Amino acid sequence: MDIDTYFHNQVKSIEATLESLIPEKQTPYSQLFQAARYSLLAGGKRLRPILTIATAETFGSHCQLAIQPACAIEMIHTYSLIHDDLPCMDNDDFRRGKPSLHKAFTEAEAVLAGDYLLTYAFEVVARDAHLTAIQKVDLITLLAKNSGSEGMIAGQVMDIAAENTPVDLEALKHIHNHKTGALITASIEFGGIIGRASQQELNALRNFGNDIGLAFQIIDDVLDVTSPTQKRGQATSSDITNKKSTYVSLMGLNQARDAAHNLLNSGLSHLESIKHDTSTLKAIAHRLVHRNH
Ligand code: GRG
Repeated sequence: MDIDTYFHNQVKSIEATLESLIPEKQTPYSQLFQAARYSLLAGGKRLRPILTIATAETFGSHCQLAIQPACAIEMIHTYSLIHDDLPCMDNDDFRRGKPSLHKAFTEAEAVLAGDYLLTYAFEVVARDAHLTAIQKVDLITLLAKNSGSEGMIAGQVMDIAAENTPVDLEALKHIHNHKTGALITASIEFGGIIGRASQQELNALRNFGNDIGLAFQIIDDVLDVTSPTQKRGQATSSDITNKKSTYVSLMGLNQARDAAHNLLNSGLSHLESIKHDTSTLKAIAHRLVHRNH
């Protein structure tokens, strides 16, 4: 199966599972579920859950065993986008080609829908009948660390602190490894834990994730400059409006692209120690660096 067909099939099954995990409910607070569904079912590349499923499959798991934890990761990712778009953070009016959640609903509903997606993600992992108790604890610990103060939230705090302040390449790398890379790495390690990878294989997966997570962010910076409208549905990136340093502003376009390609190669080299068929993971890594949106 070619990688485009693989993505197409996985996106369909991830979206069906997300839909079933958060159905519309007739309750006195039904707007919570409507708001969560508005953002969660608004499209998106579904890269993180696909990485979880593809990694679990690499180690011989059936995709159905990985689908709910994969959706939990997508919930955390979507919560981060909802909160990142708020006026108190990046103040973005559009996301995934539609008005941001706080524009379509109220600001309070957007905060609460993000909080709900964050907390519900942990419930989804905790009650997954396919996982052992040890797997659940390992997944929950990893997710809490990589989306929390050792990962994404730490990155967001450093990112906000760096607004209007030029940072050097080392500091920018540190921010992006936390803000963007940590959840991508967790997505891949999730698949390893579900597929019962050895500690050595988990280490290789983490190194692969760290490299392609940073490469993904560098390409995000490149696309902000080369095709902002296609990428975000708006002409100017909030990183530019908020005067944030980016890989392109620090290195220039061509060197930023080269840095992403070098990270791709380094990431692929970490997969060499894994004695399973890693061709799907390699194809996803290529696609993520060579994307145009
Ligand atoms: C608010 C706690 C908190 C964290 C926010 C990840 C993040 C931290 C903010 C997102 C802002 C942003 C544009 C980051 C750059 C890289 C990135 C994560 C892009 C969005 O991910 P994609 O391209 O989005 O996978 P889709 O919509 O395709 O899922």
